[in-house]
Amino acid sequence: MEQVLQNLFEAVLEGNFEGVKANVQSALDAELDPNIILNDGMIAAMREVGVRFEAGEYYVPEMLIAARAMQSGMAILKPHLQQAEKKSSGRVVMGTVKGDLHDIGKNLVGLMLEGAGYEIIDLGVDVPAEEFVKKAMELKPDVIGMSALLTTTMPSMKTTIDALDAAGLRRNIKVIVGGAPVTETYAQQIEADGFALDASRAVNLVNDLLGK
Ligand code: B1M
Repeated sequence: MEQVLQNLFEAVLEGNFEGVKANVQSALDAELDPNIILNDGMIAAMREVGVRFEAGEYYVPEMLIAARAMQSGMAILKPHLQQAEKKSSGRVVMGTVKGDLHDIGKNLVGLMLEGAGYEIIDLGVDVPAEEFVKKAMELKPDVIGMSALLTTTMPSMKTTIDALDAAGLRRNIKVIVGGAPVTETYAQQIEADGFALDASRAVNLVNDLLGK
């Protein structure tokens, strides 16, 4: 791995804000692909944070600091990720489901979709089914995107889909789901319209669902 990516990986892992910012900038100056900077430098580090948390080497504060450090780097990387080749249109309402506070993945998906020309309405984290329904009625989006990072909050996706169904909103709105524990099989089980493994696949998925 390029030394600068290794340094970035370490800086995210250590929650070193200044190190993250400096290494993202150095990687950009070295003309590394922004997607590689994101995936190999930062997302890989967050994966390692999870591994250390499971091993009892990291606790919640370390996870939080690493997440914040990653976000400080994202602020620098964002404009470079958003150089989209093709403009499409459509409105996407996004949120992390009820009980779940993880937002880095959701934000990335929103960022990439925005870069692809979609209007994003981000409902934030810990979003109950009723709020998704309310916003769907109010804003008439083309797509609703739900993110969940905890196995315990995945069922909130099903609750939300059921609530959208009950409100008669499924005919005109596509529902997509994602997040580390979510799988294609789970998405099918809960009758979502689509699942994406990562942010760039989420863009392809939305384009496909909307026929763009
Ligand atoms: Co949490 N946490 N966490 N955490 N955390 C995980 C998820 C965990 C896997 C760590 C571990 O044990 N290995 C574990 C879940 C275990 C499980 O459910 N099986 C866990 C736990 C247990 C917890 C707490 C319960 C810990 C505690 O309090 N004891 C607690 C729960 C709080 C809550 O939500 N109610 C908690 C808290 C936190 C922090 C707040 C400290 C922090 C989040 C900060 C924040 O988000 N602002 C945090 C973090 C940082 C993590 C890890 C380390 C990293 C998550 C992350 O940001 N990854 C995580 C470990 C891991 O995931 N391996 C972990 C980077 C991000 C880019 O990836 O979000 O997967 P991800 O998004 C990807 C794809 O999944 C996909 O695209 C994204 C980009 O490629 N995607 C979508 C995501 N959403 C999508 C939506 C789509 C499509 C694709 O369509 C709509």
